[in-house]
Amino acid sequence: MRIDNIRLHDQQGLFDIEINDGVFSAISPAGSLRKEPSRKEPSRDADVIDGNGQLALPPFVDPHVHLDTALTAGEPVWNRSGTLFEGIQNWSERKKTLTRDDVKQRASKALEWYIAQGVQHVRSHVDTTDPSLTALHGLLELREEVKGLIDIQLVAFPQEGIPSYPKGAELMEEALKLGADVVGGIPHFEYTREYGLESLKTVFELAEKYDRLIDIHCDEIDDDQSRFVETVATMALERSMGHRVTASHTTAMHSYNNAYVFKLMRLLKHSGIHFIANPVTNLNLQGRMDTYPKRRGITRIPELLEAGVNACFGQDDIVDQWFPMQGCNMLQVLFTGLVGCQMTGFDQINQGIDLITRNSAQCLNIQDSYGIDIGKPGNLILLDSETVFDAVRRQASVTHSIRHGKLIASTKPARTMLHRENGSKEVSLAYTL
Ligand code: 17E
Ligand code: FE2
Repeated sequence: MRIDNIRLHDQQGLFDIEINDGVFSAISPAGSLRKEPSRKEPSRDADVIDGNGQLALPPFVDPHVHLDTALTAGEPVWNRSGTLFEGIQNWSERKKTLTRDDVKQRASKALEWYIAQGVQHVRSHVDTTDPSLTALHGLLELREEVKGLIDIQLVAFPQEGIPSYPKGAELMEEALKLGADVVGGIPHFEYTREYGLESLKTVFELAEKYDRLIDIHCDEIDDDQSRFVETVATMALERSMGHRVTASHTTAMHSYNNAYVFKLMRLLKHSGIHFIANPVTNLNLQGRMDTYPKRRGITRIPELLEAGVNACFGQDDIVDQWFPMQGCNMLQVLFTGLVGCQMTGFDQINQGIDLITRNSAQCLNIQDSYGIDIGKPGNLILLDSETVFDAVRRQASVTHSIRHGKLIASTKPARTMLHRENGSKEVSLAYTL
């Protein structure tokens, strides 16, 4: 397959890209591949896509979502307090009615929304605090069924705790034996601080025993005394496995005092662990016990990036107890995150695209097979925009999603006409600085 006349992020000019046997085989200035007489022309028209000057990016990544809870908002009741904790309570009621088909049907719809909008890599937490592990069984089946279209990592996630839940550790281990890729945790939700520390020991032991990655829901609370992230980072550092460990949410870091954060940053840098913020969800959940001023619910993303720590954005929720309105649009997540973190300098917006692409791929440990580079899997998306800045500004649609050299999704961008007495004209919403 060949994709002609595309733009690349932070590079001048137009390019043609060739994918052979599912792998990028050439990236050259526009026209040059077409002129080379020795090069075999693609045999069918369908094998050439005219990129029309659109921006090409590697596929979007969602490094943090809960597919098992997707599309359950309001079941059995709406989250009236808007807190994390009421969400967990309501979900624990809904969880009792789960069947494999119920989970698979809801998650399949969410996956279609991802694929339609250029996401090809997802890490989903799956609640293991269920003696039958119904959601996990369903998502393990689905992971296989959709692997031609989207890669899914599954996290064994103990929503109601490890020591705080009957047989919590055994259920986690069972989930890993069944095929979960990542070990999860939720230390701030355990009954005591001691249980929180014990849960982290269990997480690291399981990850070492089964050779898995780690991604912990960590300090997702407005309590400035919730400091499990320092333990996660230290355990990762002492085992030299920081690049395999992620701390998700870490919203308490928003409330830590600056002197403590100053000390903490040194450790975080040394440890090499990754961070995922879920800006839409945590702007919604955090600060709910505040009056005014209300705290923002996002961890210190610009400061982490400044310190050289890898960080990225996830969606977290698709129409569920914790946020009722998202729909797998990673540019919407990025836009919200940049606003919520006050990252609105030109460079922050322009480089912000890394927060839903490259940085997330690194967090998922898939960086060796990710990116538009010769020899890597031929996966890319085209956007209805010429630049990253403009794509982020108006959340441009993904017009094409290509995976291993095959078109797997296409979208016709909206066309808008203005009508006047003297005639009609098309209006473009694009703006290129
Ligand atoms: N569970 C949790 O502990 N935290 C969240 N943000 C979600 C589920 C969505
Ligand atoms: Fe989460």
